Amino acid sequence: YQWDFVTEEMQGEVQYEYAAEFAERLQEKSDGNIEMTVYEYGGLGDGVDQAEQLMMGSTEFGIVSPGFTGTMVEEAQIFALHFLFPDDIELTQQILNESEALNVELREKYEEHSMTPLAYWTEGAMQWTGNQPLRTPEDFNGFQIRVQNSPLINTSYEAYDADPTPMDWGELYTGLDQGVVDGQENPIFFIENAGFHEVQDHMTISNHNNYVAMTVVNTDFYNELPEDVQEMIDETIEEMREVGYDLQDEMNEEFLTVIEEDTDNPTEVYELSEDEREAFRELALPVRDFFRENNGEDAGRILDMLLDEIDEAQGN
Ligand code: 6CS
Repeated sequence: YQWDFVTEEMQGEVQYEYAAEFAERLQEKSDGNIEMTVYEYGGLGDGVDQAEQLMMGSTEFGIVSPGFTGTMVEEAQIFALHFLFPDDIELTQQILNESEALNVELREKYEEHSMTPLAYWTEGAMQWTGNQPLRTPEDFNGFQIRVQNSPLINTSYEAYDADPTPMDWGELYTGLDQGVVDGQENPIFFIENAGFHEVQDHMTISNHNNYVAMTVVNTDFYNELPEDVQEMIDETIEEMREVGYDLQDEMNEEFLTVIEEDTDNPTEVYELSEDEREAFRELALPVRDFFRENNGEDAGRILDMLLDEIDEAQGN
């Protein structure tokens, strides 16, 4: 077999390193019968193009951020809800691994579009950057924040009276530099790797959302594979859960220090207090109702299932 695996990031970053390791393990397990070409971001187009190619089957495997399928799979916009997952990233990963709402129900929604999410995994908590301090919802009034192309991400920022602007990340460095947008959200490792901190003066540790990525396979391609090959893939997916977790954990920690110590590009790092976060949470909660009403017939059911699972994981 000769398959393609597309990622949304560059060599050295979490998604690419995950994909390279995944490919290596499959090659070994199959005694060289499975070979994969791993693509960096841009190799096959932008984030939305990549998702479309996976749906069409011209690419077999990929890592996809649900934000780039926001206009295709309505219920998948659930990941755009702020303050949904626990602050504890390890617990969040456990929920992503075990959730029936995601691994059964949402998977079916994706499969209607010929994409099978084999795993959901965290790339870390998201933080804000801007050229001004971002500490209160008022700071977001009229603030042009770059977002991925998902309507519910827009709604989440409109709840703070911000002005969300969908853009692919390939244009974001220049966009921030030239003031086309005022700020953005991402996990710390990515902010540093993409150099956003070079063109932003402030970073707020807000932990307002969790960055979820999905390991995805084209549904028809996967279903037509011999059972033993499917099993090999599934087994590798299981092994990769810990690898992916550790990759983001190490990189998010390492690059926080790099940002803090980069004297050539000083960035003021500010961590929101729990009270400050509460002000955002209050405004974010009603977006859940918007999701229930506007994101497909099963949005409410999937959200309720996930909320129950989150409660249970937190021991409530
Ligand atoms: O902000 C983005 O669009 C990019 N962020 C991450 C963490 N990975 C790839 C994605 O496209």
